[in-house]
Amino acid sequence: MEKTLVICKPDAVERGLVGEIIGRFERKGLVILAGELRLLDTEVLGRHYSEHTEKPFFGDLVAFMSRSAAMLLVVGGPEGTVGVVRTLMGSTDPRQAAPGTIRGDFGLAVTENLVHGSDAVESALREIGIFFPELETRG
Ligand code: D4T
Repeated sequence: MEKTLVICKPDAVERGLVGEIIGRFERKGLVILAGELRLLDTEVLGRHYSEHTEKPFFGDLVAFMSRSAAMLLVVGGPEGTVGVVRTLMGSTDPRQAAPGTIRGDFGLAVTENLVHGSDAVESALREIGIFFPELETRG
C-alpha cells in the first residue's frame, strides 16, 4: 500500500472542516491508517518544513501551523496515492485551485490553505517518520 502524510491545518480544524476533508479521501476510496489531533511545536515544524526554513514566509507559516491543533493523518491506497491526495487538495494557492478540490472549494489564502499532503513517496516516508515514528516499526 502507498502511504502519504496529510495534515488538516489549524484553519481546517478551527473552521470545522476536518470531517469534510477526511470524507473526501474516504469517498475517493482511500483508507485512513492513523490519525491524531495534535498541537505542533516549532521544533517539529522546523523538521517538517526543513526545505522552507530560509523562505520569507517561513515565520508566518510556523506561527500559523502552531497556533492551534492540527489533525495529522496517514492516508493509504494503491500505487499513485500520494498524487491522488495532491489532486484532491488542489493548487497550493487556493485562489488558483480548481473548484471541486479542497483548497478550491474552501480557501482563499496561501498560508491558510487548509491541508498538507506529501509531494512524493520519499517525502511521505520522511514525514510519516516525523509525526508517527511508531508506525515505522509496524510497517
Ligand atoms: P504543503 O507543504 O502545505 O502541502 O504545501 P504545498 O506542498 O502545496 O506548497 P509548498 O511546499 O510550496 O509550501 C509549503 C507551505 O507554505 C505556505 N506558503 C507557501 C506560504 O505561506 N507562502 C508562500 O508564498 C508559499 C509558496 C503554504 C504551504
